[in-house]
Amino acid sequence: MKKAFITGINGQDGSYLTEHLISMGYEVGGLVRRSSVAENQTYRINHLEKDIKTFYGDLIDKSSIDKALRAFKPDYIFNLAAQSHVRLSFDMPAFTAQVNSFGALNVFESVKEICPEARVYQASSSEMFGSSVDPDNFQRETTAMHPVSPYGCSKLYAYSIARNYRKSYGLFISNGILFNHESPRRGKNFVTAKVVQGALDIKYGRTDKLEMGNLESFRDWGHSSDYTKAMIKLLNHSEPEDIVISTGKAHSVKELCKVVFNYLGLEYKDHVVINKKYFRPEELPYLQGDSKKGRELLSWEPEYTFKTLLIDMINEFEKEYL
Ligand code: NAP
Ligand code: F7E
Repeated sequence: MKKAFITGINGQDGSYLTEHLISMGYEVGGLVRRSSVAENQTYRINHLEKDIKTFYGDLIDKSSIDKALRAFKPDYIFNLAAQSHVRLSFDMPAFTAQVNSFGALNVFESVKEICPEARVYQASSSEMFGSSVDPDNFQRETTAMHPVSPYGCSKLYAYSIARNYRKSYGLFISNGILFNHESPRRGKNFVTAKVVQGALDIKYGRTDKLEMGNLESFRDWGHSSDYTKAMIKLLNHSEPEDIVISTGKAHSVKELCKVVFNYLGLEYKDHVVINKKYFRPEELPYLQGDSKKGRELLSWEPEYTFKTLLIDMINEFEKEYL
C-alpha cells in the first residue's frame, strides 16, 4: 500500500485528493494546523476521519513537518498548504511569503533530509503568469512568468526552488501549474462561491444586493475533483515534470454572474453592485491555460465544464436553503 502525505489536507483540494487516493488504495496522512476554533476546521474531512492519519503542524514550523514525515514515512507528498487568497495576500504579504515560499522550502528541506526517495507535488498556480500571455491568448509551461500579486510572487519562489532542488539534489518534485478550480467545498470568499451563495441569498429573500469587485477579469475555471485527479497522475508519471492543468476556456466574472443568476431565474444587473473594496491593487486581467502537454503526458481530461461546475455548486449550496 503506497503512503501519501498531504499538507493542507483539510482544504478544498486536500479533501478531494484524499477521497481519490483512498478510493485508489493509498494510505493517507496529512498536516492540520492548530486552530482556535477546532470545530470549524475539519468539516471538509470529517467524513474521512477513520481512514486518515492527521498530524498537528504548520509549514512555518519545520520541526512539525519533520516529525510528521518521520512518523508517517510517505512515498508521496502533496504540498497543498498555502495562504491561498490572492486579494488577502495584499493585506498579508509577509505572512503569505512565509507560508507559501519558505513553507514550501521547509517541506523540500525536510524531504531532502528525511525521505529523499519520496515523490513531491508542489501546488503551483496560474497566478504566477501574472500579466504575461502568449500571442495566441494562452498561458502554457513556456510562457514567461510576471506575477502581479504577493501571492503570485510567493508561488513563483516555491515553483523555482522546487525546480532547483530537483536539479541540485535529484529530488522527485513536480509542479502542477493549476488554473482556477472550484467546487461546492470552495471557500466562500472566492468569486465563484461568493456569487453562487449571493444569488441563492437573493433567491431565498435573505438580501437583495451582492457587492462585487472587478467584473471585467477573465479566469479559466475547472473543478477541484478533476484537477486533484491530475495531481495523482502527475506523481505517478515516470519523471518529475512541470505541467499546466486547465480547461482551456476563459470566462469573465460578468459571465459567471450572468450564468449563475440566470440559472436561478434572476437578472444579475438588478442585484450586483460594485464595491471598490473588492478590487485588488493590481489585477490579473486574463487567464486561459493550454494544458496540451499535461493531457497528453498524463492521459487526463476534465469531466466538468464551466456550466456543470456551477450547477454542481448551486445544487450543493442550495441544500442549505431547503
Ligand atoms: P484552500 O482551500 O485555501 O486550502 C489551503 C490549505 O492550506 C488549508 O488546509 C489550510 O489550513 C492550509 N494551510 C494554510 N496555511 C498553512 C500553514 N501555515 N501550515 C499548514 N497548513 C496551512 O486552498 P485549495 O483551493 O485547496 O488549494 C490548494 C493549493 O493549491 C494551495 O496551495 C493553493 O495556493 C494552490 N492552488 C489553488 C488553486 C485554486 O484555484 N484552488 C489554483 C492553483 C493553485 P487551514 O484550514 O487551517 O487554513
Ligand atoms: O478571484 C474577481 C477578482 O478570488 C477571481 C485562488 O485559488 O485562483 C484563485 O485566485 C477573479 C479576480 O480567485 C470579486 O478580482 C470580482 O479577477 O476567486 P478569486 P483568484 O484571485 O483568481 C488562483 C489560480 C490561485 O492559485 C489562488 O489560490 O474574480 N472578483 N469580484 C472577485 N474576487 C473575489 N474573491 N471577490 C469578489 O467580490
